[in-house]
Amino acid sequence: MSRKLNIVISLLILASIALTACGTTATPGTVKETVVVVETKVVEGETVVQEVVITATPEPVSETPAEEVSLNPYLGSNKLDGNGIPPTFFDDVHIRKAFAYCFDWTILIDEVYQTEAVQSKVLSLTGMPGFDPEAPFYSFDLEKCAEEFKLADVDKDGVAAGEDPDDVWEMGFRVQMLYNTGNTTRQIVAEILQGNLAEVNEKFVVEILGLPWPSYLASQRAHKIPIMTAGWLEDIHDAHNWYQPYTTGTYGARQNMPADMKAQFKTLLDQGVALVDPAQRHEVYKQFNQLYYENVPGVPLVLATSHGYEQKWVEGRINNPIFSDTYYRTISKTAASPDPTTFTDLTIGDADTFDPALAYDTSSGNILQNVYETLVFYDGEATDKFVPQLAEGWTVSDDGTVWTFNIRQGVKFHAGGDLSASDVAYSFQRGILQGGYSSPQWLLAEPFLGVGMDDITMIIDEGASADDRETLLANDPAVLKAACETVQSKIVADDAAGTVTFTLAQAWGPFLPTIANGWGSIMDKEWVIENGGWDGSCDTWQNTYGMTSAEDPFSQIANGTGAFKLDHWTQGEEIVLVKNENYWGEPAKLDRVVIKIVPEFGTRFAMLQAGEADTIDVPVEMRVQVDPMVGEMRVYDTANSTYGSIQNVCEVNTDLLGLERFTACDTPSDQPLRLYIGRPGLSQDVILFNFLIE
Ligand SMILES: [Ca+2]
Ligand SMILES: [Ca+2]
Repeated sequence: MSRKLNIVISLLILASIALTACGTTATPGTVKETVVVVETKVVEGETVVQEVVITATPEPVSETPAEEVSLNPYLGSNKLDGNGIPPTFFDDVHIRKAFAYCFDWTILIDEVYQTEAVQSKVLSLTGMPGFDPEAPFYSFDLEKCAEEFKLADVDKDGVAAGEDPDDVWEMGFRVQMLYNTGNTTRQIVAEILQGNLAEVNEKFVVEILGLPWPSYLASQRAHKIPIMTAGWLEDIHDAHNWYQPYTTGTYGARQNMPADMKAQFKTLLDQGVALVDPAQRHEVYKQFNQLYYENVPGVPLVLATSHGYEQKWVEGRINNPIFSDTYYRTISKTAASPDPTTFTDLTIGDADTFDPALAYDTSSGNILQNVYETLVFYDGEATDKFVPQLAEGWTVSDDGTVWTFNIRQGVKFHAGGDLSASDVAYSFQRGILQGGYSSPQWLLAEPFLGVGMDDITMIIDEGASADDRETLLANDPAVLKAACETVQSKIVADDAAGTVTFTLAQAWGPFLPTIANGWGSIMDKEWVIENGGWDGSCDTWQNTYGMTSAEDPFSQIANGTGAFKLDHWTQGEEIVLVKNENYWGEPAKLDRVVIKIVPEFGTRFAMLQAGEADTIDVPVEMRVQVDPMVGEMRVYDTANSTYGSIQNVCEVNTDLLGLERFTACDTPSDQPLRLYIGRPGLSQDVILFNFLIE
């Protein structure tokens, strides 16, 4: 299972952007809203110093010192003696239900999100297959919380705790809930449970402990955290991208989900992802959600809504939350701006790498989607509609397994090379072969290699060499070559016909969304080879497997076909893009885009006030400072799935929260900003229980 953890790291980095770092919450994408802070990136293989603060007092030294060493500090005595919990505490479904009923969503929504969020009832987002507004969900109910504790049988003697003097209701418990320091969301989630559990029974004690990120991560990797809050920012807008990680994928491993429960989820996941018809998928995923509700491996928390700003002189921005930040091609600025041809975006998080096969954070993704291009791209604001980009069109076989794309002719890369079908095939082959769990390649590996085959090493040694190039190189060269040939056989270019044919392992409902993001970017094969990349041969691919951003020759250079070219990247300071004058499609309106890394909010705010920034990151708690500058707003209309037309705002009352803060009127305002408010985001947090705490 440990090989899965690297996915977790990358996803956490992604998720932290949207969810929780620095105590902010953000809806990713589009309207610049809050934070982009990449929490300390811990690369697999580095030593992580664990600084666990042991506040529990272990039992007196026994005859068997080995047992004492294995005590988990977060479980107190590690026993059901009123001073701890046994490692199997959460394998009792009534305990999990009790915790769910003891959670109060309203406090979280009010305190962390300042009312701009709604309770999530299932793992997926609203409107996705499996989302059923009539389905049962947990809500705050202290009586039911007590009832469930009394039904539990933590000492497993067959007598429910309500009737059992040495079970949890009479004995009580003590457990620690952890958060990574600065993560206000996780801290408040723990405080809510702490207060409500104590109210249900004064013998129920939750201690809250903040740990530095590396220590928190180490404890999580070691499966030691009894109960955790884990976030997800979707990679693609598809139900599979939600249901899979929380059960069989990333988090299922972390919470030691029992094999039989995991198998039930997996059966439904495998059925669901192979279906192309949304109605059929809906039925399968409804069963999935019912199973999740009954077993309560986790409790979905809330969905935040957007609250982002831009200067009123900005025009033409496409507000699609699946975008990695902003798509600049359509943006222009009116003459009211002091600099109408340069767009300045102030952010917090620097990029990691410009290699499309490796980049897996939104700051890097932001550059990729403007510099590189994919076969298909999003249609305007919709997260689930696609239009041709570097493909001119495509066909799919009746059984859904063979996709043929016609590659656009006459397209040039920034460095001058011509786009060919071979470039397309090479780019996908290179990505899958480069693999590694720090990368997004698991998204591409599964459709081609099969469900669960989420890294190229899975078809070589069942993943034994995952993220470990040395171990990979020790495999039989014939086996390595065969794996590469398998990939090449599934992705075939015909340069004369101008087509690329993909043969999938099975039908894959979300295939178009899977290739529409940064990891589906097309590179110029000849340029990659000239710059020290894989030469395209099945004898050499293993030398670039599991690339890290530090060693990757394509981390700091870029050569795409997009409407912008990379001008320069000064790490930690700025990334500058310039207009591609030879763009094949409708060219960019801006000459230049400057993305500046400005960690300090006061500096970002001052530049916004001075008109030197077109958009900035604003943490939730700082909205109160920025809102008075709002002169017009666009309110999201959920019925039509789009932002409404521009309304003037003539009064902002910061004593109120959410939309109520703004009064619409007919008179234009002198205030400089436009507010986008109310669009549901693409991320959420879930409370997860650890079934067998290690
Ligand atoms: Ca009992
Ligand atoms: Ca080429």
